[in-house]
Amino acid sequence: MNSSVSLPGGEKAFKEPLHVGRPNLGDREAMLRRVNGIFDRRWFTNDGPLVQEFEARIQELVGVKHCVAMCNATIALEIAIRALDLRGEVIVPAYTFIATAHALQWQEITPVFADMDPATHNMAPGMIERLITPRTTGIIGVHLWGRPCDTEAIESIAQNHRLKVMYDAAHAFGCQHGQRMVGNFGSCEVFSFHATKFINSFEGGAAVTNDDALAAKMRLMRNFGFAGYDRVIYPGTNGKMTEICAAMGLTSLEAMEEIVKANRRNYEAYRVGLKGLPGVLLKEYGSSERRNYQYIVVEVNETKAKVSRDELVAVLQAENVLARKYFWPGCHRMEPYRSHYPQAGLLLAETERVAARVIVLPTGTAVSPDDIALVCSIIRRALGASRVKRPRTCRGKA
Ligand code: T4K
Repeated sequence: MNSSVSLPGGEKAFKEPLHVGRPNLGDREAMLRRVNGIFDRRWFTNDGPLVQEFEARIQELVGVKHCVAMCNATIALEIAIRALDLRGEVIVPAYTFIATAHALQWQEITPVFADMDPATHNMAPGMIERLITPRTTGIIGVHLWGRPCDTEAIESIAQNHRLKVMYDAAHAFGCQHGQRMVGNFGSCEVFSFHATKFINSFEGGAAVTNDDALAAKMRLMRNFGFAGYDRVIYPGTNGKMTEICAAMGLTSLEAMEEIVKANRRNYEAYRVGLKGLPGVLLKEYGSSERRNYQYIVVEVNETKAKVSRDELVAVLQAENVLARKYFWPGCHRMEPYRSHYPQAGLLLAETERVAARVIVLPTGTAVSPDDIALVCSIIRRALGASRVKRPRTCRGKA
C-alpha cells in the first residue's frame, strides 16, 4: 500500500471493529418472551405458529397475497427458480452477490451475465435483448442496495420474448417502486432476512407472490414435496424456517421504523461528512419512494481522489473500520463462471469499472453519527483533504 495514505499513530481510531452488516437487534425482552413461548409449546419448526405469524405480517406489509418463509434467501431463490420451471439459460446481472448466480448454477441452469447501469448499479435493460438465445427461459432482476431495478423495461422485454421474470429482492424489503411495494413484481420476488439485512431473522428468507398456484408449489417444495402425511408430489428440499428464526423476524419487524430512522440518520451523516471530497461519490438514495437505507455505497474515482479504492479500504480497515468491497470482482470473475467465460469481462465494461470503485461503509443501529464523523475524517485524511480528528481516547464499542 502507498505509505502516503497510511495514518500516523499506533492506536486504531476504533477500539472495536466497526462492521458493515452488524445486526439490528430489536426489543430483546419481546424476543425472549417469544423464545419462552417456543419452549412452552415445544414446537420448534415445520410451519409453526410464529412462522405463520411472520408470513402474515409480511403479506400485510408488502401487500402481497402469499409469503412463503424459508431458511434463507439462497434456498428461496432455488425453490422459486425450480417452481417457475426455469431451465437452460437465465439472464442475471453480473454485479450482485454470488448467491443470485449460484442459485441457478446449483440446478444446472446457466446464468448469463448482463452489464449494469452505472447510475443505479442495477442491470442495464438495454443489454438484455442481445443475451437472449433459444435456450433462454427467464430473467432474474436484482434490486441492488434496495433500489428497485427497471421492472418496466425488464418485463416488457420478457413479454416480447415469452420469458419468465422473477426478482432477487434480498436488499429491498420495505422498499417501494412506483405505487407498489417491492414484492409485487414479476412472478415472484425473494427477500433475505439474513443477520446482516435490514430486517433479520438470524438466517432466513421468503418468496412472495400473488400467484396462488406458484405459492402452493413453493410451499410443497420447501417441505420435501409432502402434500400430506405419506404423500410426496414434487421433488422438494428442506427450505423451512424455524420458530426461533421467525421469533427474531417478528421482533425485527416490530423495530422496522426505528431501523429505517437510524439508517436514514446515518446516511445523512455520511452525506455531510463526505461532502465536497474529490473523487468520493456517495450513491444517493434521492427518491420520494420508500427505501430502507440499509447500504452506504461509495464510489472512489482514483484519478480525482488520488487514492485507489483498495488503498482507502486498507486505511479504513487499519483503523478498525471493516469497510467491504461488495460485490467485487463481479460474479463473472468468480468460479465456476470465471472458467466458463474467461472473456466475460469484455461484455461487462461498466460492471468491471464500477466494481473496482465501490466501498460499502458501516451503518445500522449499531453505528452512531459520531462514529460516522470519525469514519469520514479518516477518509478525508486519507485523501489528504484535511487533518483527521483523532479522538483523545479511542472510541470503543465495549
Ligand atoms: N441475493 C443478494 C443480492 C444478497 O446480497 C444475498 C445475501 C443473497 C441473495 C442471499 O441471501 P441469504 O441466503 O444470505 O439469505 C453477507 C451475508 O452473509 C449475505 O446474506 C449477504 N447477501 C451479503 C451481502 O453479505 P458476507 O460473506 O459478506 O458475510 P460476512 O460473514 O463477511 O459478514 C458481513 C459483515 O457482517 C461482517 O463485517 C461481519 C458482520 N456480521 C455478520 C454476521 C453474520 C456481524 O456483525 N454479525 C453477524 O451475525 O455475506
